Amino acid sequence: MVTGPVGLTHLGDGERTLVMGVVNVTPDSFSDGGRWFEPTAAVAHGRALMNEGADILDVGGESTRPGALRVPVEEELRRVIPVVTALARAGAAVSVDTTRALVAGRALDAGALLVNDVSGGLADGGMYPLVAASGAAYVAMHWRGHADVMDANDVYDDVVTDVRRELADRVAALRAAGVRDEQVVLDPGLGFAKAGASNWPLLARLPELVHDGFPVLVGASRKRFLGHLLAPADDTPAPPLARDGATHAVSVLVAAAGAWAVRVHDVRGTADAVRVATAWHRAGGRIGTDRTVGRDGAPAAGGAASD
Ligand code: PMM
Repeated sequence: MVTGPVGLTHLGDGERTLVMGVVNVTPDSFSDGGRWFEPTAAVAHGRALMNEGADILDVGGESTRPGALRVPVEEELRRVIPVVTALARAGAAVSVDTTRALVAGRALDAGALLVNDVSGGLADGGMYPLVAASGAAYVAMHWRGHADVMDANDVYDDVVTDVRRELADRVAALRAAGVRDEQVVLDPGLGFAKAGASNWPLLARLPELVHDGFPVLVGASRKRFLGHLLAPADDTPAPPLARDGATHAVSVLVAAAGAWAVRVHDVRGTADAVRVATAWHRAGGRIGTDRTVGRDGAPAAGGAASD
């Protein structure tokens, strides 16, 4: 049993890892840049992802591609709010991918249920008060700086220990701001201040993060470390659109390790992949953790019997 955050507990069957489909309303995202930049195209894309099995749609208007420059807030609002509004009206569970409290607040007013903040609240001091006041679900991702500097921050003693400690700092700050634990999802932030090799220990030791008791979201989809993994003999990274098979494999592994949700571009294949992990788990498969562990680290009531 992987308990979801407040407002989203109705999704899935409580056992399956959820699929968050990416709706980037940006001209320059590394993985699908520009394809859904016009609001009508983005809404159509979101609807298509719903039909393919997305449980949540993550709408973002600012690229976090390594080296990307910031988008003015007015432009981010212009991109995101019409798409959030239309998809929420269409019945989707919408998440807004933003580091700005103003954009998050407007998106919640427009029907979003979850704020996906890749900065974990570090980019905007107004974010935690907004989350506390709204009571909305909130993803705190591990982050060490905006896209223009993040690769230089890929320096760790032990990446898993360091990321867990820095996420624990975020949880302490969220609690101090009045945010309830039930609102919070944690994310190791693959690719953010993790240029290559640092991503693999986070995946291999994901059960440690799951055991901290919060729902865990993982965003590996089409990221650079998969491109490097799949590089042919001349070492040229595989292009983003050629990374979906590797992304599905990661989704199976993290689903088996107890992730609450995976954030992906290719929803159809991922929806299949997480169902494989659930069937495997029901048949007794285990990867290093017990998915019946609850938020406080204690076994969830009745969980073992339903396995
Ligand atoms: N990655 C990207 C954007 N938003 N949000 C969360 N919570 N976790 C991630 O790993 C994450 C994210 C970058 O990918 P994209 O440019 O393809 O959207």
